[in-house]
Amino acid sequence: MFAIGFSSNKLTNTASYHSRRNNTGAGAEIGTEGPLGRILTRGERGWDIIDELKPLPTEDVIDKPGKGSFMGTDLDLILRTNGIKRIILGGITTDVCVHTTMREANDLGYECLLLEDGTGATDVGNHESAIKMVHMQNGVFGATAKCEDVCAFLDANRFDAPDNEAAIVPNAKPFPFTIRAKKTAIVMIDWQLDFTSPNGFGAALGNDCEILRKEALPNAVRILEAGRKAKCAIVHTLEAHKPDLSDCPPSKIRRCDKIGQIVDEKMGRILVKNEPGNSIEPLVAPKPGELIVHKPGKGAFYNTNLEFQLKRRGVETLIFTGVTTEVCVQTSMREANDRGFECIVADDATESYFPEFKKYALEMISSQNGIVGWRCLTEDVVGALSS
Ligand code: C5J
Repeated sequence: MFAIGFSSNKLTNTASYHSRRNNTGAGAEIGTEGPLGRILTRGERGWDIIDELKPLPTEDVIDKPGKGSFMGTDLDLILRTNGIKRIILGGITTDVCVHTTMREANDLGYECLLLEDGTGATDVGNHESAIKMVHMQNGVFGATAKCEDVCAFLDANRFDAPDNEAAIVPNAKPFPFTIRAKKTAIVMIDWQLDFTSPNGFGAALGNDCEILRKEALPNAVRILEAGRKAKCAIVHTLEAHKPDLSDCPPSKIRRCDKIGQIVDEKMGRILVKNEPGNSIEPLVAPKPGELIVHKPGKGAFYNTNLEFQLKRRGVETLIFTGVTTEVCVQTSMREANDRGFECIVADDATESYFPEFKKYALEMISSQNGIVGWRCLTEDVVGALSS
């Protein structure tokens, strides 16, 4: 629940605003001396939240420089980190800070409910119109309700009700890992022919591709199938550039001039979207409804909408398989970890052309109490998903 803009400044400065309305331009008074210290200035008395709504020590307080509560603040990060998808808005003024916040939240994918009698504006017409605008076009910005109805609903619905059975991966390193299948995605990193085929990119760089297909691919198949059965979200990534390579930084081409070139006619242009080599191994081919992410970088989150797609599905936990361990798998896990996902990789469902790099990449991931995430074996994760 948000309480927006209940600072003492807003409640006490209306009169002074009218007496100074000949000042040049909106906001001309900000920072000047008012009855409660400098107007809209952090640390002044007018900046305090009114006594009736004093925050508890455990509640978040967002100092916001704009009208909206998201621009230039950590609010989105705080909400997403806590898995929050629905927000109830109260505060002042309905038409300015509350509405701007609701519009920002709506664009970010939150479901928003505005409290009709828990908001207010200096102009009744503006307040009423702001409420009406929310309802336009089938709820263009969300919904509205009366405080009494919302309180009755909140009283009847505990927030901490379990929504999903948890399964434990007991042998995970560095310590047991919890999976809730409905909040989990299986992330299949770059199982594309460019890396796995003897005629692909990896092979053109002189690597032995058989090593990727020998054990890791069959184990990835087992995890994928267990994830499908458990109704996890399924994500397939491909390292793939646009045909004009406009999403490929010159630095990447400078260090790998094969990108965009043809080494084997049957495979087409290397690492280019929709070329034959840029298709997924048939054994782990995507099914309808599964997410396919074409990523121009090594990480699955760079320049893609993967974070948005996962968060809108309520995903909190990621199970990784894929190639190569130390490049795209590890980069994606690091990116996911920074975004607040709990990540685990199955050692025997990922592979590298370089056994030593695989070994140390996996050790790096789970070192320091799981600094990037967890590791386990395929059988552990399949067991947890099937329980
Ligand atoms: C590489 C990848 N190794 N998928 N890509 O360039 O790891």
